[in-house]
Amino acid sequence: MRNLMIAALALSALATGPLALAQERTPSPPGAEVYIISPKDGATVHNPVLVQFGLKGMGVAPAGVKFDNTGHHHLLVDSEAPADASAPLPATDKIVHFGKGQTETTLTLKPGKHTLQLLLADPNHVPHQPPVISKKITITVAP
Ligand SMILES: [Cu+2]
Repeated sequence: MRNLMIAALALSALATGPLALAQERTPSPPGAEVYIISPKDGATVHNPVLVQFGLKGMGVAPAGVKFDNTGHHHLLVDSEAPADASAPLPATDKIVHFGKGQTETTLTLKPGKHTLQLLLADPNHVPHQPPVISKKITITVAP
């Protein structure tokens, strides 16, 4: 009986240890908000498309720089936010990192409909807790 209890305690320590670490996310302050200033949702635009990033209640810091209530922008192009918000965001052509602290970019997109969404992340490219993510907008790029 005693051995069983020790085994159970050891198992629960193993189970909570790594999980507790994975949940150590950078907190975002209440009311923090990221949004796309331009283009407007539903707009028809021409290439190159200037995308301007807005942020309320937090500041922008380059990747790797740890400072409370800051982060850097990531632009999701025709993409969903990754389901696992505790992992660093990958860098792909659909998840663009702005690790120098940029607050705008220009894109060249194929004619047609596209979605854009901003997601802020901490110095290690991990979304904050709770995540600071914009509304997803849809634009049409004219031929
Ligand atoms: Cu990043």
